Amino acid sequence: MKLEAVELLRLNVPLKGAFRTSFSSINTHQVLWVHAITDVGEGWAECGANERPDYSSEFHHGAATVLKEFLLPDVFALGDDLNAEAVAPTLHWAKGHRMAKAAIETAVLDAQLRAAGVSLASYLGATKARVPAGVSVGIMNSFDELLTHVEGYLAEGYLRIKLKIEPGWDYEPVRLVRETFGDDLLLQVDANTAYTRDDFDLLKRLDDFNLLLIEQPIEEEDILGHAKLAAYIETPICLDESIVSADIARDAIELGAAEIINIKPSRVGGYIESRKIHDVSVANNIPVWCGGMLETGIGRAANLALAAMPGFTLPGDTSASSRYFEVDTTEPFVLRDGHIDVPTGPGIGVDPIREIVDSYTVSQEWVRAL
Ligand code: OSB
Ligand code: MG
Repeated sequence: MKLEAVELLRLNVPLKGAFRTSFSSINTHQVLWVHAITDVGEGWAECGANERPDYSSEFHHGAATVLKEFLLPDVFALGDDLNAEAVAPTLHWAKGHRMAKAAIETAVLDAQLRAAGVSLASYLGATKARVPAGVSVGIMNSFDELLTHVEGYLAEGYLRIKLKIEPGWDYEPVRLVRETFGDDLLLQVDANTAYTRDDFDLLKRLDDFNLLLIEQPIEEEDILGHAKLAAYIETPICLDESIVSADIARDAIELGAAEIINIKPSRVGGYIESRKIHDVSVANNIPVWCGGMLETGIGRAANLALAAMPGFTLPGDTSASSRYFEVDTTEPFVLRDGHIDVPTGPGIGVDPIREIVDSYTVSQEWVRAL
């Protein structure tokens, strides 16, 4: 196959309510989409980069720029030798920029699979038709507000709750949620690197609550620090930000820093690298689950396909469209019995709804081979 043109779209998608983490509070999700036009058909992908380099070093305009200046020209230059498996090796020379790389690889993969009539789920080796859904709950202004939100999500049927934490919003909110909703609630926390090696005693206090895991308590680069913390506390350490490749996953596991892994395809450079992380984790008896970056339907569909692989034994952040959006960019994903159906159609299995996408689009540009 051959890449003929790429449309880069920027969307501003309003959220139902503010989403606050240890690194930001947002009311609008700014999204970059990659729409690939190939000789065998089109493909779609949502780039995981945030507007600001606050979750990782990547950000919206940076991703668009590196795509236009360096990544897309090399993919165009493959000519008829293009296929999704060739994208990562071709772009390997460019350091980092995994979210940008993931976006072009995924758009090409979507086009390739649509043309072949194969779903992303079957391409990845998925074994489940539906996946259990968890929900990520932001930092709130009050405990009342927190309990109201958690109660609402549980009433909708979500099977596990993840609380965002930061210094000053950790022990008490977790205690309240545990005491209010009982010992059977699947409960975990995510610090997005908000703590340091000086906070180990504070983090150890969270052992009181029988949490499934604590996600990324300290710096992305501090894998050894996570290993030290894992040896010091009972709560399993789950890495998110730190795991940027299958090689890093292997090392973190060997060091004892990753007792569980959150796989986010955007963070690691795409679905093919995600499958490698899945495989290295399964080989080492490390449970994995699928994280998210507030994806709209295009990205959510692809994440559900990944989450349907056999090693994904914990509920992911693959919640329903209605968790974040009044109106999603595709047919909405809905929660039924705490689960979400994995798309079965070719490629990612969903199509953007043009009128809705247009209403969210703030800019659009075409990139072509020189
Ligand atoms: O750390 O998992 C994270 C959202 C944006 C950036 C980072 C994270 C998150 C979430 C929500 O926790 C995931 C989602 O619901 O898509
Ligand atoms: Mg996280």
